[in-house]
Parts: sequence; structure tokens; C-alpha cells
Amino acid sequence: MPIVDIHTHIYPPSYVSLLRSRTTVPYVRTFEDAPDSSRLIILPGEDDPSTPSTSRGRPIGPEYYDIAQKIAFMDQHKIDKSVISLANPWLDFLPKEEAGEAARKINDDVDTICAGYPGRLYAFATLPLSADTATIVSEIERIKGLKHIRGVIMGTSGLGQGLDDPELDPVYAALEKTEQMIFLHPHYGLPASVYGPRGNEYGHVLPLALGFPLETTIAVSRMLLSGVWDRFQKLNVLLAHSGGTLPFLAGRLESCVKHDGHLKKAGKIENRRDVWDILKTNIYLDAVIYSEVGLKAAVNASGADRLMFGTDHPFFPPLEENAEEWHSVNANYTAISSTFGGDDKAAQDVLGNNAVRILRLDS
Ligand code: 5CU
Repeated sequence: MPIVDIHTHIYPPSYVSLLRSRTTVPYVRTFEDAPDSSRLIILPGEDDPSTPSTSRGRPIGPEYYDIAQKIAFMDQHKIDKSVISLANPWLDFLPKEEAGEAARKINDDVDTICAGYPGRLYAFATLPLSADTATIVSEIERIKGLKHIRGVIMGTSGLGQGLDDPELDPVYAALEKTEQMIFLHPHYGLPASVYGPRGNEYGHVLPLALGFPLETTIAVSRMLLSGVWDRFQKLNVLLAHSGGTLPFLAGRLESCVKHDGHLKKAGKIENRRDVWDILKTNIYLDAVIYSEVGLKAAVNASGADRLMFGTDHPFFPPLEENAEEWHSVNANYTAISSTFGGDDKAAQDVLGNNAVRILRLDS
């Protein structure tokens, strides 16, 4: 029975060089009080002078860019195959004229990295979303021909106006036509003001535990409300972190739609696919939620046959020095075994069989 990690990131060396060459977020830098330790600054506001030194980004070591470390991590945690993806913020920040070439380079690099470990590594590609639509569509068509690519990872900003932007239709059409999955992943979180005047005292907890999942939930709700899946009925989207909070809030979302006078007057309540239909037809969920409660919500919303194990490596390493086992990974393993109890078949499907089937990892 294979164990497959579909949520596992890498910053290929060419991307790290790009971050090292920059002086604004996202970038890699040292600080005066710790000149020997490079820090990866990616989240909005992470380098604000008021941020405590321990919350300024995260230490960046080879686990972020050296594929040998990914393989060692996989071996340590008994993971047979991984579908690697560039981590946030992808290429969102690049000027329009640089994005197309950067995406081609990164996608080729990632495909080559996978080729070094036949049968063990596959990848989600990255899109040049700040480029013009023709460049994005042409990269979607090009990566279809790369041997190890199984879809694309994307943030929630789309072309800059979110995923309900009608200008994205050619991109959705190309992804649907080439049968490539979108792995939808958060990055921007919520405005810092929602965390209150003491938000900085709590490290990264509020933005990562709550901001990320709510960002995903809002983005996917906007896709739904704007009719993306009515227009692209075969568009498949894998949601990070077990769908943010969508499985828990889907009923409320649907009820709000049915009680909205504005939507009724605009004729937008009838003849639409509802959230439950889309959760069971177009949406896949990872199992990166660290608890049985969240995982059960995901199973109830989308079904155990649409759920896939993930780790979020290299993020959330153990804080203890020299610890080999990652608590974050073991929490996801434990959540799967306790959710499915004696149903070994369902547990094995979530751990690996679903990913092999859905992402064609045996070809
Ligand atoms: O720790 C973090 O900031 C992150 C991140 O930026 N992206 C991610 O996928 N997980 C954790």
C-alpha cells in the first residue's frame, strides 16, 4: 500500500536565488541581531519593525530547497511518493514581463528534480499569473507535456482580483481542457487588523491557524458564488488544509444563498450547482488538518474517496533540536487512523490509493 504526500513544498534553488536577490517581501535576509542566520520572509508584514525577532519569517535551511532532504524526510516518515509544489507566494509578485520565463524555468527545474527519483516524485507546476492571459494559457498547455506534472498550485489572488474574476475564464478553460487539477493554497491571510493590537504577541499562530483557512474558504466561496463551476463543470480543485473551513461552513453558505433577496432578484438562486454538489464532484481535499474532528468534517463534506494525505513539509518542523519525527506529520497520521477506526480500506485510500488514482501516479 503506497503512502503518498500530496501537500509538500519546495523552493527550487533558482527560486531561492531569486528571493536572495530581493530586498522586499518575499525575500531571504539576515538581521543585525543574528547575522549568521538567514530567514525566509514570505508572509505580508512579516518584516515589519514591530515584529518580534522570533516571528520574523522562519529560519531557512536546506530542507526548503535540497531535494535530498525531501527524500530523507519521506524515508523517515515512510512516504513512498510525493507530489511536490512550489511554496507560497509562487510567482505572484513578479513583474508581468518576467513571469512567463520564470514559470517555464521553475517548472522545467521541478520536472527535472522529479526525474531524478523515478516513481517517487511528481509535481504541481506554477503559473505566471502576473503575465497576460495568453502567456498563462500557453504555460498550461506546455506543462501538460512535462512528464511529472499533475496540475498547478495557485494562490487565491488569481490575476490580482481573486478567483471569481471573469478574466480567469480562459485559464479555467485551459485547465479543464487539459485535465489538470488546481491545488488551491492560501498565502495572503486576512488583514492584520483582525488580529487586534496584540496580534504580534502570538507569533504566527493567528495568521496560519485561522487566516490561511479563512482565506481559502473565502476564495472558494467566491468561485462558487460567481458560477465558476456552472461554467466549468469539469474543473477540479484540490483545497489545502482540508478545505479551510468550507466543510464546516458549507451549510451556512448554502443557507445564506437561499435567503438572499439580492441573489433572488437577480435570478441567481435557481439553476445553480450548490456547494454540496461541487464538494462531491469538483473539489478534492487534503488531509492536513491535524485532528479527527476536522478530518471527519472533510469526509462528510466530500467523501473519503476525495481525501488525500499531506504533510506541508518543510513547514511546521519540530521545535526540538535534532528531533527526527515530525509531530505535525504524526498528527495527520493519527487523525486518519482514528477517523477510520477499523476501516483499513478507507484509511489506505486516504493515505495513498486516492492520490495514485486521482493524480495518475502509476504512469
Ligand atoms: O509557516 C508558514 O508561513 C507557512 C507558509 O507560508 N506556507 C505553508 O504552506 N505553510 C506554512
